[in-house]
Amino acid sequence: MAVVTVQLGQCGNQIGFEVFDALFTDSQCSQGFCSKRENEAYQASCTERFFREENGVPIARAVLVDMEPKVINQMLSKAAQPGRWKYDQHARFCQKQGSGNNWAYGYSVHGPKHAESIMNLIQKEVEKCDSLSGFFIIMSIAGGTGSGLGAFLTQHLQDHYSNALKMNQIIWPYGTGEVIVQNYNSILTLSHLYRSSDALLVHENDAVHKICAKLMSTKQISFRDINQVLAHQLGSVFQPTHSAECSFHYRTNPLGDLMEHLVPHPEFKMLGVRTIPQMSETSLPYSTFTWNGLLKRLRQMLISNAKMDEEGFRDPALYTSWLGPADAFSAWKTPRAFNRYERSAALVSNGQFFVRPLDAVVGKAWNMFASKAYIHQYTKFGIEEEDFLDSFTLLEQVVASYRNL
Ligand SMILES: Nc1nc2c(ncn2[C@@H]2O[C@H](COP(=O)(O)OP(=O)(O)OP(=O)(O)O)[C@@H](O)[C@H]2O)c(=O)[nH]1
Ligand SMILES: [Mg+2]
Repeated sequence: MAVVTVQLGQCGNQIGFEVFDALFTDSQCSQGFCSKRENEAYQASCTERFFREENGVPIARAVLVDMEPKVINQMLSKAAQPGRWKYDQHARFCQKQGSGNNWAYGYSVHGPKHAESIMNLIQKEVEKCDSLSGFFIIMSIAGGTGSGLGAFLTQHLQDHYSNALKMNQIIWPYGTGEVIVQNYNSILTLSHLYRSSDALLVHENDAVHKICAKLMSTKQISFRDINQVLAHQLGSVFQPTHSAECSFHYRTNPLGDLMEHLVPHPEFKMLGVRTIPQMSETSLPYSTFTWNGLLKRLRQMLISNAKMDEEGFRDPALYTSWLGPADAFSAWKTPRAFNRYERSAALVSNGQFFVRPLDAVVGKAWNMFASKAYIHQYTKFGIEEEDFLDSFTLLEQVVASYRNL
């Protein structure tokens, strides 16, 4: 089954490009440490999920949306290298001017004005899938277009494709903040997505930045470095795997398989990803990994909030009491190496890790709201104080629910 990716705003488009590039590079890698047959099955499964073919060229199953043309044009030309993959030139929507970090502008002005055209592009992409697993929507939560228009579009997708799954990849802003109203934008995005999306896969810029600095030893970290780490993580989650019971066929429904166990209750939708190992490409050839060592580290990461043998993950103490052990944890595998790592492991989990950052964002937004700072920039475009209050209420409830687990 296929996944249609919707890339929104600067952040969504820059990350989307790196994700497709990582998926493509990995699938083309001949050094898969497995049989030729396994490798071919893996490549075919990856292609079905994320690419379609036109005249022998893999075309990303993606729709690119931004309100200013610059980033989209850059990504289209970066993707058009000979012998690699491409975006569909027609699967893009842009205008002349962005939302200037104003969520209300993205949501209330660009949203209603352009939703129909964008939905048409999405529909064309959906029609090119034999069967649809769902939508993967990439956006920042703190900007104007990706977050405001992104929230609006996710709602539309929910209305028009209520049976298809929607997973939003959301980028949490740096805590120190580049934009004064980022906490307003974030609470508005999160509260709206909580109503219309099935799962929110969260990446914090601060956390990924740290991975670049400490594990990858990157100097002068750019968004590109951050996005490549992110793309590696997403690739390791979305590339094909076998379930434990069946080692002949790759799992077919990338979003459904993932969400079936991870989002069993609508109050708990925030997912985090951890992958190991993660290191610079130059040190890769000199490193050896054992499964025991990798899984032990992953488990420690889960416990210390920063997985010994797989049995370690079956420990009921790790999970909430209302989930049976069989539902709480599932393991998928493949003998095919991912992205030249002979052995690697990724963990997607739904837990309390985001309580603190969420509580912090809600608190900062509330402090600004209490003095009515910048509110007129939102009411000017139809986002009223009531809407803010609704967002606060919803998110405080989410924080309380996670705390009570
Ligand atoms: N990880 C990552 N974060 C990004 C990137 N670009 C922007 N951001 C983050 O996204 C937020 C700003 O959102 P943008 O995506 O730039 O905004 P936009 O959707 O283009 O909206 P407007 O420009 O306001 O129309 C900030 O929190 C940035 O830290 C990127 O390439 N990678
Ligand atoms: Mg922009």
